[in-house]
Formats: sequence, structure tokens, C-alpha cells
Amino acid sequence: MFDLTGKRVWVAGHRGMVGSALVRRLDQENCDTVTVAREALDLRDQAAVLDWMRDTRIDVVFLAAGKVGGILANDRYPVDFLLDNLLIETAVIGGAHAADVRKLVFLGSSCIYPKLAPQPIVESALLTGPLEPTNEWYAVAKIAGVKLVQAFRKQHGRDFISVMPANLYGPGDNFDLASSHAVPALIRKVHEAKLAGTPVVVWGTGTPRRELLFVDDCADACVHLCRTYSDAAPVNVGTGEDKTILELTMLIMDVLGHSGEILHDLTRPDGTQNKRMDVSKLATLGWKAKTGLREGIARSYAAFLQSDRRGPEARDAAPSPSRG
Ligand code: GFB
Repeated sequence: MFDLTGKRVWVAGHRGMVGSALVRRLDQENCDTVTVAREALDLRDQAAVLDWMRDTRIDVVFLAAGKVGGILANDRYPVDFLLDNLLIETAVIGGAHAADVRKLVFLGSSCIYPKLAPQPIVESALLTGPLEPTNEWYAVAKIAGVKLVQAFRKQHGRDFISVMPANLYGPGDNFDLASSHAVPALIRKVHEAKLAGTPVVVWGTGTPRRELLFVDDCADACVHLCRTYSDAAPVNVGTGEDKTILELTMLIMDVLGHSGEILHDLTRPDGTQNKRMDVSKLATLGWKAKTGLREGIARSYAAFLQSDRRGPEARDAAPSPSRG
């Protein structure tokens, strides 16, 4: 059992969706949660990160910072997804060792498993096959992060761990259609289609399946694993259930009260067909997701309505939908 009481806990990436959920979750703990503004500390700057960690006397790190985005952004900005993530991991994980941090939790992702990993995906499937091309840059960087965690455990006996979240969604999500993931994009598209009385345009065939985890559940699991887990192998964090993108679209339409037409933009990629994870290890460790998909979507929609990111933004390209 790792005790968080009285510890100085740094959430790296606190302005992001996962980081802000971690800050909310850590408010319930008797610890001192620390954040630092992006303008004050560039997490890609190894020397600056180490100085800051030493000066701030950090005990625990949740590494939720990183360049993230949906299927299109991943494909379009390979340098950002590879280089920024590698630099951040090197600075923060390396810095955590040099600053003698007691515990570090690194967030990987289900998308770093091989494209054709047998379902449900077990943790040992990592590095057993080729990656999904639309996100290989991000995946290579995140795999390096998992290996860095393992290397510091092996060579220096550090209590660093990795968790592998499923596709995350929730308050604080990115609703920009050119860079977002499927859930926020579809919430926005359905909302706008309902207002305009136009069809909902779904990218790709709608057949890929995704396992979706509400971000506050992910934060809760990270805190649980920080306390209870210490091993080199990563731990899958998800619900163990998945849905097709078309089923997800229909559920979002139902939650938002819209029953219009659905079109498919087949010029857009499907990406990985299946990536449902085996969450039995997490269950054995005593944790289970609490927020159902319908409830999670309703809470995300409420957050979307309150956000300032819902005005029409420049679309990246004109879709050429086909009927579906
Ligand atoms: O969530 P998403 O962008 O990323 O897309 P991935 C999931 C699926 O939803 C794909 C479809 O099959 C998309 O074609 N989709 C349908 C849409 N309509 C839309 C839409 O309007 N926007 C988006 N974005 N998708 C990401 C990785 O893969 O998973 C990242 O690229 C990251 O690196 C993340 O790891 C968890 O699930 O395919």
C-alpha cells in the first residue's frame, strides 16, 4: 500500500482532460496537489523540469501531460505526436528519478497495443505485432514511456508504474472537429445537426469498435493503482466493453434527443477495427468502472454546453458523405 497522506503530488498536464480529472479526484485525498502552468514550465525542457521538481520537492507524479488527439490529428502531425511526447516523458520520468520522487504513474493508452492484437487485449500483448498506422507516432512515443518506467524500475529500483487507459471522454474534452476524438466530435456533430435539422456525418464505416471510459473513472483508477500497485507490467484501465462507432452515434443521438439521418464520410479513416481490453487484472486489484456510457455522455454533453468551444470552427476539409 502506498500512502498518499501528506505527500506533495504533481499532476503533470493538469489543464488537459485527464489531468484536470486527476486534480478533481486528488481533492478527496489528504495530500498536497501541485500544478504548474505551461507558461512557467515547458515540460519538454529536461533541465528546467528537473530544477522545478527538486525545488518543489515533489513526492508523487501523475504524468498525464502529452500531445494527444483523434485519428486525424495523429495522422497529420507525426512530429508533434512523436517528439513532444518523447521529450515530455524523458524530462518528467528522468526528472522523477533524479529528484528522488517516490512514486510515478505514467499514462499509456490502449492504442499502443498491436493493431491486430487478439481481443480482449491482455497487457502482455504489448510489442507483439505491428501498430495501427494512423497512430504509430503516438504509439511509439508512449511505448517508449512504458519502457522508460520499466527501465527505471529495473536499473534503479524506482516505484514507477504504467496504466493503459481505454479511449477516454468527459468534461474538459476537445470538441474541435479537426483534432478531437470520436465521442466529443460526435456530441458536437449531433448537437449541431439537431439545431440545423441536417444529417449527422460519421467518419468512416461506423463499424470499428471502441471501449470508452469516462475520464473521472480513469482518474479514480489511477489513484487506486498508485496506492495498490507496484510492478513493471502495465495495467489496463477500462470497462471491458465496447460499441461500434455507429452504435455510439445512435446512443449520443438518443441522449441528445435527435433522430435525424446518419451519413458516412468514407474518405475518412476507420483506424483500428477492435481494441477492447482485458480488464481482469484491474478487477483483481479491486477496481471497476462506475460510470455507464449513457450517463457519461450526458455529463459530457452538459460540459460541452458550458464550454466556450462549441461555436463553428474552420473545418479541416469539406466532407464528401455517402449514405449509410
Ligand atoms: O476517437 P478517434 O479519433 O481515435 O476515432 P482512435 C475513433 C473512430 O471513430 C474511428 C470514427 O473509426 C473514426 O473514423 N469517427 C467517426 C470519428 N466520426 C468521427 C469524428 O467525427 N471524429 C473522430 N475523431 N472520429 C486514437 C489514436 O485512435 O485513439 C490516438 O489516434 C489515441 O493516438 C486515441 O490513442 C485513444 O480510437 O481511432
